[in-house]
Amino acid sequence: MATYTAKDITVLEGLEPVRKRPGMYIGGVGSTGLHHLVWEILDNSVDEAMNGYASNITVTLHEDGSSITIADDGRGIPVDKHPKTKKSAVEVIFTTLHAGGKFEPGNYKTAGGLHGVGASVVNALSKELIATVRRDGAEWELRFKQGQPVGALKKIGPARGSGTTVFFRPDSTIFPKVEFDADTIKQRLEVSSYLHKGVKIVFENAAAGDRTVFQHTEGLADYLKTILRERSAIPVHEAPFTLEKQSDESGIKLDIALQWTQSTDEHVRSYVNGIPTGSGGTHENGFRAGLGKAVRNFIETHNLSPKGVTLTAEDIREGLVAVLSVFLADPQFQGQTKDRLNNPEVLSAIDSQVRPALEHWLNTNISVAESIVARVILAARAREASRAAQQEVARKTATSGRLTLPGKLSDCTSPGREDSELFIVEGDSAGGSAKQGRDRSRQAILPLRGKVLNTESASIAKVLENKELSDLVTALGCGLGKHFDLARLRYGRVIVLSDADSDGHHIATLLMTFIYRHMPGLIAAGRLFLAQPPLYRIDVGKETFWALDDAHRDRLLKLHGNGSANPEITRFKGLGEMMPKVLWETTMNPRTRRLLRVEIVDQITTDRVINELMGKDPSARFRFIMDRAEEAEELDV
Ligand code: 0RA
Repeated sequence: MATYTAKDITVLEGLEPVRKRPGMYIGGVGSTGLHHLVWEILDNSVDEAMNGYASNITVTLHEDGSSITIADDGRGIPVDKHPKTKKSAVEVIFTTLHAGGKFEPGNYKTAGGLHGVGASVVNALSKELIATVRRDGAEWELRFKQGQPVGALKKIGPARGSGTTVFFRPDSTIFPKVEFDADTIKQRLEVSSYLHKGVKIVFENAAAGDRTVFQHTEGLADYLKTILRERSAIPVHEAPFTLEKQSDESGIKLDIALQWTQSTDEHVRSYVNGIPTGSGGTHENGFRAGLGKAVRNFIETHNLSPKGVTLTAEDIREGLVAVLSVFLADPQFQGQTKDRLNNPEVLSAIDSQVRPALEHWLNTNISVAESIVARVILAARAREASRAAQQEVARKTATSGRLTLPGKLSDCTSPGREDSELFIVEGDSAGGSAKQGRDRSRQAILPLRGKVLNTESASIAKVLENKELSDLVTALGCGLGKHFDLARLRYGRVIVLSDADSDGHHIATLLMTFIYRHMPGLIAAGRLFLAQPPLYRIDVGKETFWALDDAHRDRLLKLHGNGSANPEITRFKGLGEMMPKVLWETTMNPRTRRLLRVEIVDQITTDRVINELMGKDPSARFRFIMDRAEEAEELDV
C-alpha cells in the first residue's frame, strides 16, 4: 500500500489511544499486561477451536524470550477485501479496535481480557507483528510495525489446509521489560486445555528446548481429578457431578465439575472467559446458592434431616472440591486485582441452572446422594462438637481462670503468655527428663505417648476423639478449624521436641501436619518451632561438643578431634536417656539452644509435599523434615 487514503489514516489513528494509554486496554505495562497480549491472541485461536473449526493450537516462546508465535488450524482469518473499506479482513482485524464479527449479537466474543479488545491491541503494542493465514490453497502474510501495516497483504506461496499464525514482539518503548515467563504461559495453557475440552494445546519453549502437550478429553472432570490428586483429597463418591450448559436466555455458557471429599475445607476454582477469578464474584455466589438449595431440597424431600443440629451452608459445602467456568459477553470485573466478577444478572442465571440439574442428579444417583448427605451431616456434627469443646474451654477459663488442663501436662508457673513455651515431648521418659531439666517458671511440658493419629484426611470430630491430640488442643487453648483463635493461645512458643532419629522425625511430621491442617494460623504467626536435640556427645579432653547429626559430628571431629586426646563419642538412643541437665543445656536453655521456626513456603507446595509424604515410607518423611529444617529460619533465641 503505497498511498494512504483518508480512511486509512482514520483507522491508523484508531490505534493511537492504545499506545497512549496501554493500561486502559491491558491493565498495565508490567508483567501481567505483557502476558495479557498472549492471552488475547490465544483466545482468538481458542474461540476458533470452541466453534469447532480448529483442533490444534501451538504456542511458541522464542529463544529470545521476548517474542511469541501462536498458530492454529482453524479457518484462517479471511483475506478477501471488505467491499466498503477495500481492506482485507486480516488488516481490519489487526488495525481496528473491536473489529471482527465477534461483537455482533449472537456471535459474542468469548475472549476474556480486561476489555475484550483482542488482536488490534496486541498489534498496537507490538514492535512487530506478522499475521500468516492459510486459506483456499495459499499462504498469505501481512506484516505490521507498531500497529501499522508494512505493505499490503501478500500471497507468499501455496498451502494445504487452513489456519492462522500470529508472531509478535511487544514494543520495548511501551513495556519496560519485555521478557515472557515460560511457567506463567505454561500454567495458563494447561488451564485452558481443561476449560476447552479436547483442544490440543502445545507449548514450545525454544530457549529450554522443551515441548509440552496439553489435551483433556474430559475437560473440567479431568481438571477436578488433577486437583483431587494435588490435594490428596479422598472423594466420598465415585463419579463427579458435571454440568455443561449454554443458556439461550442469558447467553451464558456454564461448565461445572464437582465432588465431595473427606477434606475439612472447601475448594472452589472459578473462571470467567478463561480468566481465573481468585476473588469469586456473582458466578460463584450463584453456584453456591444453587448447590445449597439442591442439597437442602434433596434432604427435605427424602426426610434425611438430622435431629438436634441445623445444617448451615458451610456444612453443605464442607469437603466440596469444584471447578466452575463461565463464558459471557460482557464481563465486569471488580476489586483491587480485578478478579471478582460483578455482573449481577449472572447470579440468578447460574443459580437457576445449577439447582435443578444437581437436584436431578442427586435423585437419580440415590446411593451417591446418601453418601453426600452423610458427609454433610458429619460436618454439622463435627462443627457442633468442636463448638461444644470450645465453649467448655471458654467456660472453664471464665470460672476458674485456669481451665481443666490435661493431667499429664506440667504447666509453667508464671502466667506471662508471650514469654512462655510449651514443649511437646515424645514419650514419658523423655517427658520426665524435660520436666526435670526445664525452667519451670516459663516452660511447660506435654508428653505424648506413642503414635499420634495421622490427621492428613481426618475430620475434626476424629481428631477430638484422639486422646493425644485432644490433650494438645486443650493445652494450647486456641481451638481448631473454624474456631481457631490465636489470641487464646496459652503459650508464646510451641516447640516440638522429638528424638533425633527417624521415628522422632515421623512424630514431628505428624504433629506439624496436624497443626498445618487444623491450626495453620499458629504457623503463620511464627509460633511453631522444632527443637534440635543432639544425637552425639563428643568429649575431647576436657571439652564437650554436641552434634545434631552424623554430618555435624564429622565436622566437629575434623575441627576439634585431631589433637592429642582420643575423642570419645556417645550416641544418644533417645531423649529419655539424656540427663535432665544435658537436655537443658543442649536443647532447652534459651541462651544456648537453637530452634528451627516452621514456616509455610507457599500453600500449594506445602499441600503437595505433605500429601506426597504422609502415608509413605519413614525415610521419605525423614528427608522431608531435614529439607524443611534447612529451609526454616535458624534462630538463636
Ligand atoms: C473472522 C472471521 C472468521 C475467522 C476469523 C476471524 C478467525 C480469527 C482468528 C484469529 C486467530 N485465529 C483465527 N481464526 C479465525 C471466519 C472465516 C470464515 O468464515 O471462513
